[in-house]
Amino acid sequence: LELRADLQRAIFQNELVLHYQPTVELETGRITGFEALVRWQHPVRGLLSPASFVPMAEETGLVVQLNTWVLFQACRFAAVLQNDWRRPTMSVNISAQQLVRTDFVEQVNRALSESGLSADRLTLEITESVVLQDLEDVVPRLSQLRDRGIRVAIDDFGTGYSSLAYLTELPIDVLKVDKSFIDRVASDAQGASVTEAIISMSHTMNLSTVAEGVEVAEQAAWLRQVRCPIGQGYYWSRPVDENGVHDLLTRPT
Ligand code: G
Ligand code: G
Ligand code: MN
Ligand code: NA
Repeated sequence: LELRADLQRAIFQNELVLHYQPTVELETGRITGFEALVRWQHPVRGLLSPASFVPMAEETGLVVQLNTWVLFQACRFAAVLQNDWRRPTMSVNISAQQLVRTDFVEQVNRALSESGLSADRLTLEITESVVLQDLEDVVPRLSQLRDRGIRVAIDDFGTGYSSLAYLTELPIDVLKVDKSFIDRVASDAQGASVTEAIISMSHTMNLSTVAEGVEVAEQAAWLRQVRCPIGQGYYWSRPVDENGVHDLLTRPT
């Protein structure tokens, strides 16, 4: 309860900070983009992870304000990075409560115009369950954004209960395969074959595939072998602050 009033204040008093985790092309090690991940620099409790306040923000509806702040902030930072010759993309997590609002498309358009970020540098990450909950409203909204060049990713793919048949109907560009599948590829033959089937299906549907939570070289090697194009995880980098992003982009690969 105390944290709730606190969070409202934090959003207005600049106590929230973004960290950014790179996505990496598996063949070359080249950075393709970053995912924005929010943290709360609490004056008393120190740096709080989203696990300790995002669920509360979801329950109270504060997540709309929180994620709107994240969207604008991430676009502003990405606009600076787009002048880099690598032009990395920025991925932002979007919650159900944002997507169902009638002004969602307008908010995204404003974040782009105010920051100067080109639409093709922005990816919106949405979980399967969120899209499937409200297909009628969400699909046309996502289509509108994609028409502008924004990319849509399904986050934590494989953890929902959706039928695969639905996937072909969705206006999406990227599948982010959940860490729980990547955890199994090096040690468990059955787990590996399921993960390989997901990656192959993603290819067939002309989607880009991101393997999440890659922690060790064996997993990266296995993913290269099954032609997964992109990885994300501690193996390459933890989420880092803005200075860390500049360091990663100027480091020789
Ligand atoms: O950043 P990890 O480093 O600890 O994030 C933990 C969880 O919090 C993840 O499931 C992630 O999707 C979620 N999360 C991180 N940043 C945001 C955000 O800006 N908005 C929302 N809604 N969730 C976020
Ligand atoms: O739910 P979502 O995929 O948006 O959140 C990504 C979460 O996964 C963040 O909490 C991020 O810090 C975490 N993460 C990213 N890479 C790794 C990894 O290699 N290992 C573990 N354990 N967590 C990771
Ligand atoms: Mn995500
Ligand atoms: Na994920």
